[in-house]
Amino acid sequence: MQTPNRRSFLFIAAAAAASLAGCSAEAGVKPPSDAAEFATERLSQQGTFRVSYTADGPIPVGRLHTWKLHIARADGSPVTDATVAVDGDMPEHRHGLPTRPRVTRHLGGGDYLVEGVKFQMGGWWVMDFDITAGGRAERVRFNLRLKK
Ligand SMILES: [Cu+2]
Repeated sequence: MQTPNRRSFLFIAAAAAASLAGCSAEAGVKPPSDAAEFATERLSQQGTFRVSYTADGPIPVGRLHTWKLHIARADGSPVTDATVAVDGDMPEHRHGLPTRPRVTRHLGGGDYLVEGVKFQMGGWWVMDFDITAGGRAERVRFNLRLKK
């Protein structure tokens, strides 16, 4: 059994190692090996929403940009009245986004403007969209691999 002192020592040691490395990898967390996990169109957890995203060209590193999210039901009909929460992080590095992107506009036809997206480094990122519409609340997760 670990004493609190030993646990806090380990925590401090890990934090020191992480800051030395700048952004250290967490053991055991690996990006998905299945290329389909990196698709730009995915179903939400329970399969209710079919969601895709586009950006203006290749997704940049270190620059604010916008995404356009398209939300449909599984049959392809657009969802025009969704509430969307956005979050993202680098699971290997245990840090999140440097900004708080959010949906700022409903563009109609199931399209939503996401402003304030910025990735501060290359590597494996996940973007989670929590979508609420028609009495359903489900998350869709996109995996991205950005060039450094
Ligand atoms: Cu990182």
